[in-house]
Amino acid sequence: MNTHRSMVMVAILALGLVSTAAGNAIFSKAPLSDVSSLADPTDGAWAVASAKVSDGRTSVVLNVKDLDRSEAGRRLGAHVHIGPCVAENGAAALGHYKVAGAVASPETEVWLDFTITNGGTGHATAVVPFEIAPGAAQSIMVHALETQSTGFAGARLGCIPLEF
Ligand SMILES: [Cu+2]
Repeated sequence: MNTHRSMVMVAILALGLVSTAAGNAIFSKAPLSDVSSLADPTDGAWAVASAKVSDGRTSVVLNVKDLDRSEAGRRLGAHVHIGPCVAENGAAALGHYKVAGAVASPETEVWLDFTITNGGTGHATAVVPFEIAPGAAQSIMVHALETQSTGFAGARLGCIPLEF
């Protein structure tokens, strides 16, 4: 075994220990990655997101702050996406996490739509009847429109990293 490979393995083992010590907590506190070239209400916003996966369920809590207060009352779509947040590259987040072979719905994907409050905050929770496997999703994407029954929610605006 060469030195590089053994170092990589040590790193993987160390990550495993950290993950176990934290009880596999899934948590993120970060500015939204701006993935839209246009001005939108998520510019300059940041979020705290967390998730718990156990007993056949996944629960996700999303809190967004410093949204544009002049857009209070506007409802934005948000979902757990498979890919990562990459600034100026909304496509990098790939598609919604979805139960394999299922039709898009709030029971087969994780929908976290929220309404911008007068204080510029947004809050959403979702509890879904499936477990998202470790590594199977990496972000929450906020969209320009409320999520429609098909799962469509318009342009991608801002992205919150959340590593399952
Ligand atoms: Cu989405």
